[in-house]
Amino acid sequence: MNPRLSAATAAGASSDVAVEWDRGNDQWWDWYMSLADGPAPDGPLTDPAPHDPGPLPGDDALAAELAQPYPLTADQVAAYRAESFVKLPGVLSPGGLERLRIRLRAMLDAAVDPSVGFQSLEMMWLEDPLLRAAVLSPRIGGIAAGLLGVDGVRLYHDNALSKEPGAGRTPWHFDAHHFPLASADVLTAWIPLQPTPREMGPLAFARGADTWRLVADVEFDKHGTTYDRGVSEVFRARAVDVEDGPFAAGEMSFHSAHCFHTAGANRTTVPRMVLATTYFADGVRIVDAPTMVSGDWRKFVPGATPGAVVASPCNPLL
Ligand SMILES: O=C(O)CCC(=O)C(=O)O
Repeated sequence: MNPRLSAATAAGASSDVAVEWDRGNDQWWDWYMSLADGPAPDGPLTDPAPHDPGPLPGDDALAAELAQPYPLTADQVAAYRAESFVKLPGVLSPGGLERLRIRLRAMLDAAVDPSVGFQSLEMMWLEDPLLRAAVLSPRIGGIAAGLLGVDGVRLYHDNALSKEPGAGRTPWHFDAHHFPLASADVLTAWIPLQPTPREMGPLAFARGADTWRLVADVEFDKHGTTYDRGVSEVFRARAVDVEDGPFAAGEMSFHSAHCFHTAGANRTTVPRMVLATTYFADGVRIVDAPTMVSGDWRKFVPGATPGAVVASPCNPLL
């Protein structure tokens, strides 16, 4: 029995997720991270290489940077389609990312219990102009639309994800299991706010648009770590290629909702801070029966009901 679940969500078989989540999204992350397999790593934390982001842009300069289209190449689009993710260099300047990092840190520190190892906050764009400029930016939204091959995308949600020094692995999962969106045209931009070496826990991706099918029969386990372990075992047995390299300053990834991904522990002395933003093609509907794995999804699509097209004021069209 997982102590992070309520009586209602803990009930039934370990694979039974039919009931909706009844706590906050921060508590959802705390539960989800507890499903990661493997011993808690120990040993000393290391200092990452020093990083100088250079001069920080003012609001106008950052807005101008975020308004510039990114020159996505045909090869990058093809790689996204074939592999289910793509890592793109130089999307934002190190100084722009540092400004976002400082703002997210302040917002997390004001809202989150500092003892939590995986700190999260969402829907920041509703409150903060700098976050709004980034989350709704033509640059990032344009990449999302280009990769999905659509004219416009809508926002599902933004997320601040800070994996604190010493916090453990993120379990293997794919987001189509999480998002209550009835479409494959959904992707997430994972935007590291500092250079992210392997020992800080960068997002890692199982290559292949159809790789998720290899683990479709692994039974989910809401109480423990058998799902994460089962997925790892299948990927190892099937020699699935995993991209788990570092992210340079300014590099970010876009992964489809069918891309299996994980992340290592943060074994450095610096929080691994990320802005993650999820977009979907216009016209997508809510699934008929969202589950507890969707967390408090109603916060992201206020007023939407199962089966309805998602177009609330919280899901602007970019
Ligand atoms: O940042 C992490 O460790 C996990 C993030 C993730 O799974 C996602 O953004 O889809």
